[in-house]
Amino acid sequence: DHAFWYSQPVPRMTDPELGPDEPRGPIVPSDISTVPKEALKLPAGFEWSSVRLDDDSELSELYTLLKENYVEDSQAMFRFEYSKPFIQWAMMPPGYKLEWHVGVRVSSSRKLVAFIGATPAEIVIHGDRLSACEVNFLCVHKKLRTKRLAPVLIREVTRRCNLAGVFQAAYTAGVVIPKPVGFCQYWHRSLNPKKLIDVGFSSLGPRNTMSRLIKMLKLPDEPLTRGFRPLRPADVPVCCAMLNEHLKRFKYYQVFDEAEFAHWLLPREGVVFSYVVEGEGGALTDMASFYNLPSSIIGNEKYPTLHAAYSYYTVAKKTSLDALMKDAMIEACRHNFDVFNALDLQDNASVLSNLKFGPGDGKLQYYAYNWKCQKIAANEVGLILL
Ligand code: YNC
Ligand code: MG
Repeated sequence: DHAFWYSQPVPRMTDPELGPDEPRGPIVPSDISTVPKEALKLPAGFEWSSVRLDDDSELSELYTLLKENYVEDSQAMFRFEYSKPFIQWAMMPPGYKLEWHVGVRVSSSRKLVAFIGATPAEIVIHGDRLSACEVNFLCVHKKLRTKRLAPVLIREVTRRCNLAGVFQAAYTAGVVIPKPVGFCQYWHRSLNPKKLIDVGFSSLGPRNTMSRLIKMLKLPDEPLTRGFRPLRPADVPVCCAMLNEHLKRFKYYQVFDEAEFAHWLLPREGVVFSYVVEGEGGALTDMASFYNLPSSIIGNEKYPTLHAAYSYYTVAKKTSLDALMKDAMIEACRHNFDVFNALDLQDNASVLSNLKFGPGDGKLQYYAYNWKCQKIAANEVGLILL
């Protein structure tokens, strides 16, 4: 019945799709003067506490909350284990606001038991440019589930965004809630098939053997594209323009200024890996990137962690997308990742099968808060959230 979501400025599940010529726009108007100045009331015994992610002990608290309580697969075999530097990367881009790192603590013990985070972003949806936010890391401790705490967190982060003049948000989730603008599917490419089979991530087909599978999935030791090398600070102006130009082809994407591009794309050890292709005379012709998001393998003594690389922004201009994605996978393999994951967004669907990816189960739903618009197909999605 969606008692919470149907109180929010989002379309109803049963609303007809917007026709191609129907106008897009906000569902409720933006009016800062009517935004409450006081925080929402929490249940007795809990209090709001913005989480200072530049403080290692507070960062550790959020890391632990997420490590123990964040997203699991449908069979509860794996749970995301975002690293501390990853959480800082994801939540502290240029212009981030401490108040948008919304924590809930138990008053008596000070224990952090819930979180939701928002970061500012310029979002383009069907050609409309919005000063919006991206929302991530919504998490309620397992012992406090189904008590309607999530709606309080969502309303509070919304209030804080509204106070700063932000009335639209982009977010993704594995679950279907009112109402997706579209969805993408994850595909997986084994880099370490033996381990993936051992831990139950994948299985050996009936007519296959481990040695044949390993041979089939073997990648070259080094990238094949001449001039493929890590992205450097001096590349930022050219590559930022290259990425923004590329993203204009899609219907849902983020615009990066150079400071944001440097934050999101410059290599960070153990967090984000980015590469360019440098041609003769130093021209930068293409880029590729992925991020490091391990999962805990629940209850596995031998293998506590699944090391997963996730495809991030890749721009194919001179080099083929196929070759860039393959070089990214080779780099991921060199850095000992077990699996390379990619969504079927942008142009990815055209290369995944050839590169020996297989489709995963479960979809990633894309949402836009307080914005009415037409549906967006996977290959029209440009936005990559973490
Ligand atoms: C979810 N993932 O439908 P209704 S993704 C949004 N996103 O409301 P309760 C969700 N809403 O249907 P629990 C949601 N999951 O009755 C559930 N809901 O209207 C809705 N899991 O609340 C649900 N993290 O507190 C229902 O449920 C209501 O105790 C029920 O808490 C939910 O980060 C949750 O998957 C997800 O930690 C916190 O299960 C908990 O179960 C949990 O009784 C594991 O809640 C971790 C997990 C979600 C990852 C993500 C994106 C979040 C987007 C939130 C929406 C942002 C809107 C824009 C705000 C800014 C606007 C501006 C400007
Ligand atoms: Mg709850």
